[in-house]
Amino acid sequence: MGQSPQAPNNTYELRHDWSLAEARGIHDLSIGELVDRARLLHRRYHRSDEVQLCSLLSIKTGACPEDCAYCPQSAHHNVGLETEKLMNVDRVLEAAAHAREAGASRFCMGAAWREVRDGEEFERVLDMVRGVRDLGMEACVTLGMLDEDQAVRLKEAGLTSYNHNLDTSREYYPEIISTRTYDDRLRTLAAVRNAGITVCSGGIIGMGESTDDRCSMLVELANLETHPESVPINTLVAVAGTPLGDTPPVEPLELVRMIATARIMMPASMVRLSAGRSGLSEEAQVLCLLAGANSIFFGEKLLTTGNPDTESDLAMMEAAGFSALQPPHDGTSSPVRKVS
Ligand code: SAM
Ligand code: DTB
Ligand code: SF4
Repeated sequence: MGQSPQAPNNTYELRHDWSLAEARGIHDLSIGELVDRARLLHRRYHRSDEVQLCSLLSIKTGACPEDCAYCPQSAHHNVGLETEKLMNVDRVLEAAAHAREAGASRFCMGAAWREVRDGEEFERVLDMVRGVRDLGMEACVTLGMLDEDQAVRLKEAGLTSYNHNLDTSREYYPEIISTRTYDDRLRTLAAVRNAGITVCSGGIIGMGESTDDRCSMLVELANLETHPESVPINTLVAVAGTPLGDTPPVEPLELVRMIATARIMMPASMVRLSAGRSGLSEEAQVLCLLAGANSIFFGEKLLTTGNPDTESDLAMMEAAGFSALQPPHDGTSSPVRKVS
């Protein structure tokens, strides 16, 4: 069907009333039409030649009590991963400084926790956040579930963004995770939002879900009262020993469709081409960046799995005419919206 993203008064207001049928109609457009529409909105809200480079660090690795079927860090799966307790602050800040030197403007720290617990370890994470902000970078953490008080403390420490993915549709979610619910996930996102931290929430494709599941996840995100400022689109990194270890890879054009649909439904958000780039050709990655993605994870490692090396990423960006987005100086999470 292909409904236009334009609001009835011909402006490009952000919408929060998407139906699954509309999302699916956009998703299933011809690739040319889909990319054209995504690009129009991309250019309207962002500098389409800029890509934000984000570096990831696993600050606490493995032995996670949750049973997420995709995740090598779950204690329920046997992947032979070396576990690591929460890192000390100095080591984390060293890695952040190194990432900044290499060109990253956002530093994301991930802990394999079910939830945040008050105490010395949380205090340490707060110190990490303060340290990353002092380096002039955006700071993002992903620590599992948290409550309102913990969100406020992270905000006070200067946290830019909290990553907590919906991962998939409400309907498919129980196929992937049994140890927490979709509503638990949404409650954490609300705590983050209420504390004034920007929200980073997206998901994974390639876990055996249907196209409707993918679109339904985008509807959940786009119909939140405020769109997540950051929407990571991951493709499954199939890790042997996880229940999804033998899942076949997604077709690159399916990823392009997902990114373009996210861009159209949440035009002002950063759409991040996240995990799974190692399995993509550079041409497919450039197509994702043309179809509305404006950020990549930068650095040889994601949390526990590999990512393209920094030299080849910089060469790819240069060849395609993209430059790295510089960190904003006012502490906000996203580049100033450019409407032209
Ligand atoms: N434990 C916290 C949580 O679940 O929110 C934070 C860390 S968790 C590793 C962050 C996100 O990484 C997950 O929500 C999932 O979307 C993504 N992820 C984990 N394993 C992945 C994989 N094998 N392939 C793609 N994305 C993955
Ligand atoms: C997100 O959406 N993707 C990142 C980040 N948020 C934390 C994590 C990807 C993890 C890929 C598997 C791994 O390296 O362990
Ligand atoms: Fe734990 Fe997060 Fe991995 Fe789930 S995705 S097993 S919560 S680290």
